[in-house]
Amino acid sequence: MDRFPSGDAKPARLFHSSRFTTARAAILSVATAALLTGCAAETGSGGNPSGETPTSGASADSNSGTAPRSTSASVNPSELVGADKVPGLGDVPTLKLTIEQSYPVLAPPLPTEKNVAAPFVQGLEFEPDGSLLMGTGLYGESQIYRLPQWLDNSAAEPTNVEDLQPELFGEGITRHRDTVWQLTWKEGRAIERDAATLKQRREIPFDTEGWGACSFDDTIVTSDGSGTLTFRSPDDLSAQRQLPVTAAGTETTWLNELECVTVDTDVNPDAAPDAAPAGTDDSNSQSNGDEPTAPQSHREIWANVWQSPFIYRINPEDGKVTGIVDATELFRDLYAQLSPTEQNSIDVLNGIALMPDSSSSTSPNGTRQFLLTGKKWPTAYRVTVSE
Ligand SMILES: [Ca+2]
Repeated sequence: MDRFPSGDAKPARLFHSSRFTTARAAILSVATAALLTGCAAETGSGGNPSGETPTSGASADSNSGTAPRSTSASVNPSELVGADKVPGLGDVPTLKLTIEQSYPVLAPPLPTEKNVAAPFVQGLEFEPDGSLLMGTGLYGESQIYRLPQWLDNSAAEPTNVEDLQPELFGEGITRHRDTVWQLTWKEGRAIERDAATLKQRREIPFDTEGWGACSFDDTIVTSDGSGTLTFRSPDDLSAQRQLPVTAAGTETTWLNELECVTVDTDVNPDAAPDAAPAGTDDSNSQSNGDEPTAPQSHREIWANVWQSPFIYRINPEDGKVTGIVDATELFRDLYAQLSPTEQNSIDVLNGIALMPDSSSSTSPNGTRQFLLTGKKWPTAYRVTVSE
Protein backbone atom coordinates (compact mmCIF):
# COMPACT_ATOMS: atom_id res chain seq x y z
CA MET A 1 0.00 0.00 0.00
CA ASP A 2 2.65 2.03 -0.38
CA ARG A 3 2.50 2.64 -3.85
CA PHE A 4 1.16 5.74 -5.20
CA PRO A 5 0.24 5.01 -8.71
CA SER A 6 2.26 6.59 -11.36
CA GLY A 7 0.23 6.53 -14.44
CA ASP A 8 1.65 3.33 -15.75
CA ALA A 9 1.20 1.28 -12.64
CA LYS A 10 -1.95 -0.57 -11.72
CA PRO A 11 -4.39 0.35 -14.43
CA ALA A 12 -7.98 0.83 -13.50
CA ARG A 13 -8.88 -1.80 -16.05
CA LEU A 14 -9.34 -4.36 -13.35
CA PHE A 15 -12.03 -2.39 -11.66
CA HIS A 16 -14.96 -3.31 -13.76
CA SER A 17 -18.07 -1.38 -13.09
CA SER A 18 -19.87 -4.42 -14.41
CA ARG A 19 -19.38 -5.88 -10.97
CA PHE A 20 -21.78 -3.33 -9.74
CA THR A 21 -24.76 -5.29 -10.81
CA THR A 22 -26.94 -6.19 -7.91
CA ALA A 23 -29.25 -4.25 -5.73
CA ARG A 24 -27.21 -5.17 -2.72
CA ALA A 25 -24.11 -3.80 -4.33
CA ALA A 26 -25.94 -0.64 -5.16
CA ILE A 27 -27.06 -0.21 -1.60
CA LEU A 28 -23.63 -0.90 -0.27
CA SER A 29 -22.04 1.44 -2.71
CA VAL A 30 -24.36 4.25 -1.85
CA ALA A 31 -23.91 3.66 1.84
CA THR A 32 -20.18 3.59 1.54
CA ALA A 33 -20.04 6.67 -0.59
CA ALA A 34 -22.30 8.52 1.79
CA LEU A 35 -20.23 7.52 4.75
CA LEU A 36 -16.98 8.50 3.15
CA THR A 37 -18.43 11.72 1.94
CA GLY A 38 -19.52 12.33 5.49
CA CYS A 39 -15.97 11.80 6.66
CA ALA A 40 -14.67 14.26 4.14
CA ALA A 41 -17.34 16.76 4.95
CA GLU A 42 -16.27 16.69 8.55
CA THR A 43 -12.80 17.65 7.50
CA GLY A 44 -13.96 20.51 5.41
CA SER A 45 -12.09 19.05 2.50
CA GLY A 46 -15.21 18.27 0.59
CA GLY A 47 -14.70 16.22 -2.49
CA ASN A 48 -11.31 17.57 -3.24
CA PRO A 49 -8.01 16.25 -2.11
CA SER A 50 -6.58 18.28 0.65
CA GLY A 51 -3.34 20.09 0.79
CA GLU A 52 -0.83 19.63 -1.95
CA THR A 53 -2.26 16.37 -3.12
CA PRO A 54 -2.75 16.71 -6.82
CA THR A 55 -4.51 13.46 -7.43
CA SER A 56 -6.96 11.20 -5.80
CA GLY A 57 -6.81 8.50 -3.23
CA ALA A 58 -3.55 7.78 -1.51
CA SER A 59 -1.69 9.70 -4.11
CA ALA A 60 -0.18 12.41 -2.02
CA ASP A 61 3.15 10.76 -2.47
CA SER A 62 3.15 10.74 -6.19
CA ASN A 63 5.60 8.19 -7.36
CA SER A 64 7.83 9.92 -9.79
CA GLY A 65 10.38 7.40 -10.75
CA THR A 66 13.14 7.21 -8.20
CA ALA A 67 12.25 10.41 -6.44
CA PRO A 68 11.84 9.84 -2.73
CA ARG A 69 8.28 10.01 -1.67
CA SER A 70 7.41 12.57 0.90
CA THR A 71 6.15 11.54 4.29
CA SER A 72 3.17 13.81 4.11
CA ALA A 73 1.01 11.14 2.62
CA SER A 74 -2.63 11.77 3.06
CA VAL A 75 -5.77 10.25 1.79
CA ASN A 76 -9.14 11.72 1.28
CA PRO A 77 -11.62 9.04 2.31
CA SER A 78 -14.15 10.29 -0.17
CA GLU A 79 -11.76 9.29 -2.91
CA LEU A 80 -10.99 5.81 -1.76
CA VAL A 81 -11.84 3.11 -4.20
CA GLY A 82 -15.53 2.59 -3.69
CA ALA A 83 -17.85 -0.31 -3.64
CA ASP A 84 -18.51 0.03 -7.32
CA LYS A 85 -14.85 -0.46 -8.14
CA VAL A 86 -13.90 -3.50 -6.13
CA PRO A 87 -14.43 -6.84 -7.85
CA GLY A 88 -16.78 -9.12 -6.01
CA LEU A 89 -18.81 -6.57 -4.15
CA GLY A 90 -22.39 -7.45 -4.67
CA ASP A 91 -21.57 -11.02 -5.54
CA VAL A 92 -19.42 -12.13 -2.63
CA PRO A 93 -20.82 -12.19 0.91
CA THR A 94 -20.13 -9.05 2.90
CA LEU A 95 -18.83 -9.88 6.35
CA LYS A 96 -19.98 -7.97 9.39
CA LEU A 97 -17.39 -5.81 11.16
CA THR A 98 -17.76 -4.74 14.78
CA ILE A 99 -15.30 -2.41 16.50
CA GLU A 100 -14.43 -3.87 19.89
CA GLN A 101 -11.74 -1.51 21.14
CA SER A 102 -9.29 1.09 19.92
CA TYR A 103 -5.68 1.57 20.94
CA PRO A 104 -3.05 4.22 20.35
CA VAL A 105 -0.35 3.18 17.91
CA LEU A 106 3.13 3.80 19.21
CA ALA A 107 6.12 4.52 17.01
CA PRO A 108 9.79 4.65 17.94
CA PRO A 109 11.99 7.61 16.95
CA LEU A 110 13.08 7.53 13.35
CA PRO A 111 16.71 7.32 12.29
CA THR A 112 16.43 10.95 11.33
CA GLU A 113 15.28 11.66 14.87
CA LYS A 114 12.26 13.21 13.31
CA ASN A 115 9.20 12.58 15.37
CA VAL A 116 6.27 11.01 13.66
CA ALA A 117 2.76 10.99 14.93
CA ALA A 118 2.14 7.48 13.70
CA PRO A 119 3.98 4.82 11.72
CA PHE A 120 3.61 4.21 8.00
CA VAL A 121 2.41 0.67 8.58
CA GLN A 122 3.37 -1.90 5.98
CA GLY A 123 3.33 -5.08 8.01
CA LEU A 124 1.46 -6.07 11.15
CA GLU A 125 1.56 -9.45 12.83
CA PHE A 126 1.19 -10.88 16.31
CA GLU A 127 3.65 -13.33 17.75
CA PRO A 128 2.48 -16.30 19.82
CA ASP A 129 3.33 -14.56 23.11
CA GLY A 130 1.09 -11.62 22.28
CA SER A 131 3.84 -9.29 21.13
CA LEU A 132 3.11 -7.25 18.05
CA LEU A 133 5.54 -6.95 15.16
CA MET A 134 5.38 -3.80 13.10
CA GLY A 135 7.11 -3.03 9.83
CA THR A 136 7.03 0.46 8.35
CA GLY A 137 7.84 2.10 5.06
CA LEU A 138 9.06 5.24 3.30
CA TYR A 139 12.65 5.92 2.29
CA GLY A 140 14.78 6.96 5.21
CA GLU A 141 12.03 6.11 7.65
CA SER A 142 11.54 2.37 7.28
CA GLN A 143 11.82 0.31 10.41
CA ILE A 144 10.85 -2.92 12.04
CA TYR A 145 10.17 -3.22 15.74
CA ARG A 146 8.33 -5.11 18.40
CA LEU A 147 5.68 -3.99 20.84
CA PRO A 148 6.37 -6.54 23.57
CA GLN A 149 3.50 -8.35 25.22
CA TRP A 150 1.15 -5.95 23.55
CA LEU A 151 -1.84 -7.96 24.68
CA ASP A 152 -0.99 -7.24 28.30
CA ASN A 153 0.22 -3.70 27.83
CA SER A 154 -0.67 -1.98 24.61
CA ALA A 155 1.21 1.12 25.82
CA ALA A 156 4.54 -0.67 26.12
CA GLU A 157 7.43 1.08 24.42
CA PRO A 158 8.73 -0.40 21.17
CA THR A 159 11.75 -2.67 21.49
CA ASN A 160 14.20 -4.30 19.07
CA VAL A 161 13.95 -1.28 16.82
CA GLU A 162 15.88 -1.81 13.58
CA ASP A 163 16.25 0.94 11.02
CA LEU A 164 16.45 0.02 7.36
CA GLN A 165 19.06 1.52 5.09
CA PRO A 166 17.74 4.79 3.72
CA GLU A 167 17.59 3.45 0.18
CA LEU A 168 15.17 0.72 1.26
CA PHE A 169 11.41 1.15 1.41
CA GLY A 170 10.17 -1.35 3.96
CA GLU A 171 7.15 -3.48 3.14
CA GLY A 172 5.52 -6.64 4.43
CA ILE A 173 6.86 -8.55 7.39
CA THR A 174 6.11 -12.00 8.70
CA ARG A 175 7.49 -14.32 11.32
CA HIS A 176 8.18 -17.95 10.48
CA ARG A 177 9.51 -19.85 13.48
CA ASP A 178 12.79 -18.16 14.52
CA THR A 179 12.96 -15.99 11.42
CA VAL A 180 11.29 -12.74 10.50
CA TRP A 181 11.23 -11.79 6.83
CA GLN A 182 10.91 -8.20 5.72
CA LEU A 183 10.23 -7.25 2.13
CA THR A 184 11.20 -4.06 0.36
CA TRP A 185 9.11 -2.31 -2.21
CA LYS A 186 10.98 -1.89 -5.48
CA GLU A 187 14.49 -2.59 -4.35
CA GLY A 188 14.52 -6.31 -5.20
CA ARG A 189 15.84 -7.16 -1.77
CA ALA A 190 14.39 -9.06 1.16
CA ILE A 191 15.82 -9.12 4.65
CA GLU A 192 16.04 -12.19 6.86
CA ARG A 193 16.07 -11.34 10.56
CA ASP A 194 16.56 -13.17 13.80
CA ALA A 195 13.12 -13.29 15.35
CA ALA A 196 14.38 -12.76 18.89
CA THR A 197 16.38 -9.62 18.20
CA LEU A 198 15.04 -8.56 14.78
CA LYS A 199 18.64 -8.00 13.74
CA GLN A 200 19.47 -8.76 10.16
CA ARG A 201 20.93 -12.14 9.37
CA ARG A 202 21.25 -11.72 5.66
CA GLU A 203 19.78 -10.04 2.65
CA ILE A 204 18.64 -11.92 -0.42
CA PRO A 205 17.47 -10.92 -3.87
CA PHE A 206 13.72 -10.72 -4.31
CA ASP A 207 12.16 -11.29 -7.68
CA THR A 208 9.31 -8.80 -7.69
CA GLU A 209 7.88 -5.81 -5.91
CA GLY A 210 7.32 -6.49 -2.26
CA TRP A 211 4.00 -5.53 -0.74
CA GLY A 212 2.44 -7.79 1.91
CA ALA A 213 3.57 -11.01 3.57
CA CYS A 214 2.20 -13.66 5.90
CA SER A 215 3.14 -17.17 6.97
CA PHE A 216 1.65 -20.61 7.24
CA ASP A 217 3.52 -23.49 8.81
CA ASP A 218 5.04 -24.60 5.56
CA THR A 219 4.96 -21.59 3.30
CA ILE A 220 5.13 -17.84 3.12
CA VAL A 221 2.63 -15.87 1.08
CA THR A 222 3.48 -12.54 -0.51
CA SER A 223 1.66 -9.93 -2.54
CA ASP A 224 3.18 -7.65 -5.14
CA GLY A 225 0.45 -5.14 -5.82
CA SER A 226 -1.25 -7.29 -8.40
CA GLY A 227 -4.14 -9.70 -7.89
CA THR A 228 -1.82 -12.70 -7.76
CA LEU A 229 -0.33 -14.05 -4.56
CA THR A 230 2.92 -16.01 -4.46
CA PHE A 231 3.66 -18.91 -2.16
CA ARG A 232 7.32 -19.09 -1.23
CA SER A 233 9.81 -21.25 0.58
CA PRO A 234 10.24 -20.14 4.20
CA ASP A 235 13.96 -20.81 3.80
CA ASP A 236 14.84 -18.46 0.99
CA LEU A 237 11.57 -17.01 -0.34
CA SER A 238 11.98 -18.85 -3.62
CA ALA A 239 8.65 -18.93 -5.44
CA GLN A 240 6.73 -22.20 -5.22
CA ARG A 241 3.26 -21.42 -6.50
CA GLN A 242 1.27 -18.53 -7.83
CA LEU A 243 -2.37 -17.96 -6.96
CA PRO A 244 -4.49 -15.62 -9.08
CA VAL A 245 -7.18 -14.21 -6.82
CA THR A 246 -10.64 -13.76 -8.25
CA ALA A 247 -13.79 -12.24 -6.86
CA ALA A 248 -17.02 -13.42 -8.40
CA GLY A 249 -15.06 -14.54 -11.41
CA THR A 250 -13.27 -11.26 -11.91
CA GLU A 251 -9.55 -10.86 -11.41
CA THR A 252 -8.54 -8.67 -8.53
CA THR A 253 -5.68 -6.27 -8.03
CA TRP A 254 -3.87 -4.20 -5.45
CA LEU A 255 -3.74 -6.95 -2.86
CA ASN A 256 -1.67 -5.52 -0.08
CA GLU A 257 -1.03 -6.36 3.57
CA LEU A 258 -1.81 -10.00 4.29
CA GLU A 259 -2.77 -12.22 7.16
CA CYS A 260 -2.54 -16.01 7.04
CA VAL A 261 -5.13 -17.72 9.22
CA THR A 262 -5.26 -21.40 10.07
CA VAL A 263 -8.51 -22.61 11.56
CA ASP A 264 -8.69 -25.87 13.44
CA THR A 265 -11.82 -27.77 12.60
CA ASP A 266 -13.46 -31.01 13.46
CA VAL A 267 -12.21 -30.83 17.03
CA ASN A 268 -15.80 -30.94 18.13
CA PRO A 269 -17.83 -33.33 16.04
CA ASP A 270 -20.93 -31.34 16.96
CA ALA A 271 -19.45 -28.13 15.69
CA ALA A 272 -21.16 -26.69 12.73
CA PRO A 273 -19.20 -26.68 9.53
CA ASP A 274 -17.02 -23.65 9.75
CA ALA A 275 -16.82 -20.81 7.38
CA ALA A 276 -14.52 -22.71 5.15
CA PRO A 277 -14.83 -21.30 1.72
CA ALA A 278 -16.61 -23.45 -0.74
CA GLY A 279 -14.22 -25.88 -2.22
CA THR A 280 -11.85 -25.89 0.71
CA ASP A 281 -10.85 -29.39 1.53
CA ASP A 282 -8.56 -31.02 3.96
CA SER A 283 -5.49 -30.82 1.84
CA ASN A 284 -4.13 -28.12 4.09
CA SER A 285 -4.71 -30.02 7.26
CA GLN A 286 -1.86 -30.07 9.69
CA SER A 287 -1.98 -33.71 10.61
CA ASN A 288 -0.87 -34.52 14.10
CA GLY A 289 -1.10 -38.23 13.69
CA ASP A 290 -3.35 -40.94 12.50
CA GLU A 291 -5.80 -40.93 15.33
CA PRO A 292 -9.28 -40.26 14.02
CA THR A 293 -9.82 -37.37 16.42
CA ALA A 294 -6.75 -35.48 15.25
CA PRO A 295 -7.68 -31.88 14.57
CA GLN A 296 -7.88 -30.83 11.01
CA SER A 297 -7.74 -27.35 9.70
CA HIS A 298 -8.37 -25.09 6.83
CA ARG A 299 -6.62 -21.95 5.77
CA GLU A 300 -7.65 -18.46 4.83
CA ILE A 301 -5.70 -15.51 3.52
CA TRP A 302 -6.98 -12.06 4.37
CA ALA A 303 -5.81 -9.15 2.28
CA ASN A 304 -6.12 -5.41 2.45
CA VAL A 305 -7.12 -3.97 -0.90
CA TRP A 306 -4.98 -0.91 -1.47
CA GLN A 307 -6.72 2.44 -1.72
CA SER A 308 -9.94 0.98 -0.44
CA PRO A 309 -11.67 0.34 2.87
CA PHE A 310 -12.15 -3.29 1.87
CA ILE A 311 -10.50 -6.50 2.99
CA TYR A 312 -10.80 -9.79 1.14
CA ARG A 313 -11.04 -13.25 2.66
CA ILE A 314 -9.38 -15.57 0.16
CA ASN A 315 -9.43 -19.33 -0.20
CA PRO A 316 -5.76 -20.26 -0.70
CA GLU A 317 -6.75 -23.40 -2.57
CA ASP A 318 -8.53 -21.83 -5.50
CA GLY A 319 -7.92 -18.11 -5.07
CA LYS A 320 -11.58 -17.26 -4.74
CA VAL A 321 -12.63 -14.37 -2.56
CA THR A 322 -15.14 -15.84 -0.13
CA GLY A 323 -15.99 -12.76 1.88
CA ILE A 324 -15.44 -9.02 1.91
CA VAL A 325 -15.08 -6.74 4.91
CA ASP A 326 -16.06 -3.11 4.56
CA ALA A 327 -13.96 -1.22 7.13
CA THR A 328 -15.40 2.18 6.33
CA GLU A 329 -16.57 2.38 9.92
CA LEU A 330 -12.96 2.68 11.02
CA PHE A 331 -12.50 5.81 8.95
CA ARG A 332 -15.58 7.35 10.46
CA ASP A 333 -14.42 6.58 13.99
CA LEU A 334 -10.91 7.77 13.25
CA TYR A 335 -12.03 11.04 11.73
CA ALA A 336 -14.18 11.76 14.75
CA GLN A 337 -11.04 11.71 16.88
CA LEU A 338 -8.80 13.85 14.72
CA SER A 339 -8.31 17.53 14.10
CA PRO A 340 -8.51 18.67 10.47
CA THR A 341 -4.72 18.79 10.35
CA GLU A 342 -4.46 15.29 11.70
CA GLN A 343 -7.11 14.08 9.30
CA ASN A 344 -4.99 15.30 6.45
CA SER A 345 -2.01 13.32 7.69
CA ILE A 346 -3.53 9.87 7.61
CA ASP A 347 -3.29 7.49 4.73
CA VAL A 348 -5.01 4.35 3.57
CA LEU A 349 -6.16 1.35 5.55
CA ASN A 350 -3.27 -1.07 5.84
CA GLY A 351 -2.34 -3.59 8.46
CA ILE A 352 -4.21 -6.69 9.51
CA ALA A 353 -3.14 -9.01 12.31
CA LEU A 354 -5.11 -11.91 13.73
CA MET A 355 -5.63 -11.45 17.46
CA PRO A 356 -3.81 -14.27 19.26
CA ASP A 357 -5.71 -14.21 22.49
CA SER A 358 -9.23 -15.24 21.79
CA SER A 359 -10.83 -18.43 20.65
CA SER A 360 -13.06 -16.26 18.55
CA SER A 361 -10.01 -15.31 16.52
CA THR A 362 -10.22 -18.61 14.76
CA SER A 363 -13.65 -19.86 15.63
CA PRO A 364 -14.91 -22.67 13.45
CA ASN A 365 -18.11 -20.68 13.05
CA GLY A 366 -16.22 -18.18 10.94
CA THR A 367 -15.85 -15.39 13.48
CA ARG A 368 -12.42 -13.75 13.48
CA GLN A 369 -10.82 -11.06 15.59
CA PHE A 370 -8.22 -8.82 14.02
CA LEU A 371 -6.22 -5.76 14.86
CA LEU A 372 -6.58 -3.31 11.99
CA THR A 373 -4.87 -0.01 11.36
CA GLY A 374 -3.62 2.16 8.53
CA LYS A 375 -0.68 4.13 7.33
CA LYS A 376 -0.02 7.09 9.59
CA TRP A 377 -3.02 6.16 11.66
CA PRO A 378 -2.63 7.03 15.34
CA THR A 379 -5.15 4.35 16.20
CA ALA A 380 -5.46 0.61 15.81
CA TYR A 381 -8.75 -1.20 16.15
CA ARG A 382 -9.56 -4.61 17.52
CA VAL A 383 -12.49 -5.77 15.47
CA THR A 384 -14.68 -8.81 15.22
CA VAL A 385 -15.53 -10.03 11.76
CA SER A 386 -18.39 -12.46 11.35
CA GLU A 387 -20.66 -13.94 8.76
CA1 LIG B 1 -0.43 -9.13 8.69
